[in-house]
Amino acid sequence: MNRRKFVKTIGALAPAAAFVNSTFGNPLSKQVKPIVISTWQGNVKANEKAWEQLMNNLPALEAVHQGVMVPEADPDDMSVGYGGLPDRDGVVTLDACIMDHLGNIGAVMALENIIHASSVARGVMEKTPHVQLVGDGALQFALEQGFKKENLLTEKSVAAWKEWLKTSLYNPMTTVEEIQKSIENNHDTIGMLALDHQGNLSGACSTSGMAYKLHGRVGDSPIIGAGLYVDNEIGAATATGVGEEVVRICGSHTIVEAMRYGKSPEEACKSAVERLIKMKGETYCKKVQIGFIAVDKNGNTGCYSLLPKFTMAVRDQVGSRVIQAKSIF
Ligand code: SD4
Repeated sequence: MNRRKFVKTIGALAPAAAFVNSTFGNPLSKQVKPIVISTWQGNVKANEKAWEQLMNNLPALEAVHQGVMVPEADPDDMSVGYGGLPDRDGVVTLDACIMDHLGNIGAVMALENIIHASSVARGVMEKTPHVQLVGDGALQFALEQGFKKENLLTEKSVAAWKEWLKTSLYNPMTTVEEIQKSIENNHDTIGMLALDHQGNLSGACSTSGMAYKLHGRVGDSPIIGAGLYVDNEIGAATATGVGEEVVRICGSHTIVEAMRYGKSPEEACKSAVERLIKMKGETYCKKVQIGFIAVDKNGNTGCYSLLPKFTMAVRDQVGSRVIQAKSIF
């Protein structure tokens, strides 16, 4: 997709969202709050929902939860919740987690038949002594909490799966082409971070994971420290891309720690991406995509990815905009 088409696509999705290139570091470190950011330009709508909560003076936790529920319920979003692409056996399995400013956490992994995995994750956080539930146990808990069992497959996702079955090529790598395709669809995993009026941070992450994965595969998105991390003293980070690679470097925690030791959000995201290159080498890293977004305690934001075309959606007092992330390659 050329740049003009890319910008046009963004415009069509979110007329109010401007498109800007990322600038390195935060030369003008200032207090920006409230603010909400999320992975990928398709999540501008989710940001708006989160923003509404912040404007109603609700806490960041409520904002990120309501925000990620938007793509979870959207049948056209083929990477999250209802309509998400299934695993190789044709089963939609969802991963989600949530973390608040007090270090409370909750996650569900490989959850089936429930649209709002993030709500179940929040339930795990608020109503159980545990932090993670998987598979059947997660579903059992959801049903006990009154969630309704639903078919998460749509005509579109079944058609895509059937098309894939013709070759059944299982390639867990997110290639540049796949990323390109998902950008054209304007959707992908949502990782969302918010800083509220009180200056508190929270985050949530929700996905149907890699399309056509092995049944039972869990990525980074529901793993606290990998797909999401919040430290209310420092900042927060969240991830997208090939979960296996994000887990390998404990991506989001790595970024928060880098901010703790003085890096700006963008520098911190870049340092996590560089860590993967150091570990696995350039040849390997040119075949996988990982992208991070981060916000610090003052509301400064940043993003960085391995391969091009990663974007971050931002909503603050200034308005809604999409940032084109810098990438290593
Ligand atoms: C996963 N990180 O399950 C997710 C997938 C993703 O953009 O982010 N796709 O590995």
